[in-house]
Amino acid sequence: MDVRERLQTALAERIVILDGAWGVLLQGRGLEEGDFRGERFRDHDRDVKGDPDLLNLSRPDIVTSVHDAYFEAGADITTTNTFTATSIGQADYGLQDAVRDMNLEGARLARGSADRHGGLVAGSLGPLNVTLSLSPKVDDPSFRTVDFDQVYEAYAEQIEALRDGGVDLLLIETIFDTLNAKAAIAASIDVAPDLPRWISVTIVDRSGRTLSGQTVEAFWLSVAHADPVIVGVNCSLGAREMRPSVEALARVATVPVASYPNAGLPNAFGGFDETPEITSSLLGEFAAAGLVNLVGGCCGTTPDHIRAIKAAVADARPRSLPSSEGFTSFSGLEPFRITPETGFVMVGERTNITGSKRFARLIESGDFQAAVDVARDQVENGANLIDVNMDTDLIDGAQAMTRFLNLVATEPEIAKVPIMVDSSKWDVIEAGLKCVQGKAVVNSISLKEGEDDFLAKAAKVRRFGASVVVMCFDERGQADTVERKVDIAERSYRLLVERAGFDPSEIIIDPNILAVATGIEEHNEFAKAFIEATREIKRRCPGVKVSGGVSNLSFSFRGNEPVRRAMHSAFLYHAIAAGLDMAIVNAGQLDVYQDIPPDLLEHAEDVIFNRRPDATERLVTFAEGVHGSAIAKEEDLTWRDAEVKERLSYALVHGIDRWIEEDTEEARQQYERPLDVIEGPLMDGMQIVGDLFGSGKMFLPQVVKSARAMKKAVAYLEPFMEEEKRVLVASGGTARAQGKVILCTVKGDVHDIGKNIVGVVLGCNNYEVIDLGVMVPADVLLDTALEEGCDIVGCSGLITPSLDEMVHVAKEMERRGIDLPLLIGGATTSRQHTAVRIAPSYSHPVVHVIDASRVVGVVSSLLDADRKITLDEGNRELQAKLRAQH
Ligand code: B12
Repeated sequence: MDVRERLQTALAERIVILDGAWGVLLQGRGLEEGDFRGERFRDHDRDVKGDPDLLNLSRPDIVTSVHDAYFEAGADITTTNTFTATSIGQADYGLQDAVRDMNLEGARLARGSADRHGGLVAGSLGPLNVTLSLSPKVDDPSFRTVDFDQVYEAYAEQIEALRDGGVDLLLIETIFDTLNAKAAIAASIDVAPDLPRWISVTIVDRSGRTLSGQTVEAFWLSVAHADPVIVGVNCSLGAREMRPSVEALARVATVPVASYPNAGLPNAFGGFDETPEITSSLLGEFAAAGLVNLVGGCCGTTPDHIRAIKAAVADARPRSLPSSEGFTSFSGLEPFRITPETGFVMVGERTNITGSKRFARLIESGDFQAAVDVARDQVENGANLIDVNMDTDLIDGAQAMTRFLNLVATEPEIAKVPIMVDSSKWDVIEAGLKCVQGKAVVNSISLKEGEDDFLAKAAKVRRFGASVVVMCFDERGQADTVERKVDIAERSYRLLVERAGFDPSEIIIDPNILAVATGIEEHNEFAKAFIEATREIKRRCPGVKVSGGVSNLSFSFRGNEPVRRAMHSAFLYHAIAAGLDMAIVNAGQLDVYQDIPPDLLEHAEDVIFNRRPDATERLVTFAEGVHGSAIAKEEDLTWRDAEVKERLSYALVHGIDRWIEEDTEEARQQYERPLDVIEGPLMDGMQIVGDLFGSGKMFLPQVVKSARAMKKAVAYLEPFMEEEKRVLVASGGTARAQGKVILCTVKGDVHDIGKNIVGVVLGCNNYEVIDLGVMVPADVLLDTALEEGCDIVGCSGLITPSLDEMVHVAKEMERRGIDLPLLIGGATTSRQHTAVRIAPSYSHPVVHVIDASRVVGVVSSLLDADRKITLDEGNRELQAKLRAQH
């Protein structure tokens, strides 16, 4: 059995044990400068006391005794004493030349001890004192002390020596910057392809992120290409604080999960006081909850900790591995998964020099900061990814790509989304991949230069863990017919899946959106061919995504924006129906499909589907007239004559906030209470927005505008709701806050309009509200709820993954012995799901609330001892019934 199999078998059978800290044990020996120097470095020109890795050469006896002590305490795996043994790490001591020997000896010492005890050796690759994602210069965020290649070289040297010294696996550990880790992963793939990899991240504080800003889920997506045997969390925090990160990883990682925390948080003197009993009992809880396959200790732990940890997990079953959901996923600082509910994915094209004159001007003139603002605008307006392209003859593309992406990396509001690195030049793509810590997308590779070139590039893409766009191009040129598009797509798909090791979900096919209505007859079928090819490619290449650059389509109508917009929206609508998953678009140039004037739509669709021989001519002629009239149409105010309800819907669908206050006021006068306006016409309008968005007739940037208009309407109504409260108080109602409700939108979800309304309604009814905002992790919610002495916890969620997150919140409330009622709300939640999945996880009341108008009734009942019992009984009865029906 080889090491990988041996390890995998052990990890499936029981919880495997790693060793503990080195620092405490070495420091305990009272070593002096002379011990560190030994004979070999007696005359070295710098102090070396405190360089633990040097002891592999100068005091091998001590190093061996630490390995032995951990094996004797029950460890299955020991780590080599090489945490800082890279040329970068050893530069401070001037010991770069000794790096190979330190690793070689370190590996041999561990090997010897492991062989005597029947254990395994993990070659330790620690973090560096330099980081690829952050700038040390306040005045120059694009500056980096080292580049990717230097980090790669440093790790490659270390890995080679560890391999030669006989380690069983490589442990890339204490990762605080995923990009550094990606360099180590690339080096390990090249230098020691046969050694299994274990990747371990460190989460620096309660934010649940790495130092370079990534969430645990985003981190996993960034390193999954390493095909690790184990992935885990270590260092920085004690087990108690680390638990949310381990839970997050355990939910997503399809491989065994490890946790080796510090012995608690450091004390005032930087030492660690947590006793073996405490650390082991916390890790025992991890094991009992099915979170881990491997445990051990980091800073401050000793053989006594390891002994206690082993005993604490002895009877627990290892975590069972979830199977991959198979969703296409990318990451920036945050994960982005394309699930069936995600809808159409927008890739922002404004940061593409070839597509945006403004961006080109900014880059060419060196105004990178303003160029970064373009990226920010894209993200703010709903782009799910940003496409970055620097292809122009006037600048050095690789340099510009590097500088721009380094700047973007330091802007969390932009860096949260994944990057599509776009270039026709391979060196520019590689330069880009060396700057992104997330799981990026390469745009693009093709069979233009033949299969060998295609596979070589594919292998490089995989080495960086990126997904790939394949252009339908081969040795014969660009595919223009359905048949050629589909054939090339299928050929590329097979090569990528069967030869290059890609998962189908990592492949994006671009069947080329080519210009139509050019006057050249052969071009007439282009749009139709794309749409048909899309349908066929989805059928023949299961699991792939299809994408395209939309602006090309209407190239012949440059200068005539109304026609271009109409063509794009109509084309997208049909292409999405045929299976198009994503597109590079200028979001601002899209119209809502059903708003395209019928005559223009007919002409555009005639061209798109090549429905008549004179389609092009007719559209060209028609376009001349449209030029002015469509612009005038923007000022078409006939919708203002409709009923107020329709006007509000229209304004929300079109994201027009100009009249929203006056219309909201008019509606308010028609309804009994201000809240009725929200629950009535405004919610109806948002429902239409949701339906149009769900069916591909409306796009994310437009939904963002709708959300802004909606928020403005709600803000307008707020003072009137306040006024209701004032009247209530004046008429003898109580002025004292009646209870404290904590609200949030759960982790992973950004929708907050509904939650905010609930907050306002509760506030106006004399409840104190603590609103934690959006994307709130369970531990933050529950810690705050307890600290603030809240009476009720309320969670909002509108996307499907939020449903699981709510189950997690409920489980956490149960585990932590909390007894507060839990309210569940938001468009995707339901009475059924709450009854079947959430309520069984928590023994106290879990109440689904359909809309804000019911929340006051529910909250007031829950805060009244008698009414609470009645509500709870009724609710439990209903939920039991719903479960039985299920
Ligand atoms: C506006 C909107 C957005 C805006 C949100 C802006 C913002 N700041 O909130 C933006 C553009 C950012 C957005 C993004 C996305 N969205 Co969106 N979005 C919507 C939309 C159109 C309206 C939501 C809304 O505000 N409704 C109005 C409010 C008032 O209703 P409500 O939230 O249900 O709240 C009421 C009740 O439910 C209740 N309530 C709500 N919360 C709580 C909490 C408690 C405690 C209680 C008691 C009650 C309660 O009271 C409220 C008032 O009565 C919906 C469609 C829809 N019909 O819901 C899609 C929708 C929710 N979005 C969707 C999707 C897919 C996305 C994206 C993934 C798209 C993408 N490709 O990126 C991203 C998600 C990003 C993320 N990680 O969260 C899908 C979700 C599908 C699914 N099942 O997963 C929907 C359903 C659209 C669709 N048909 O496909 N979206």
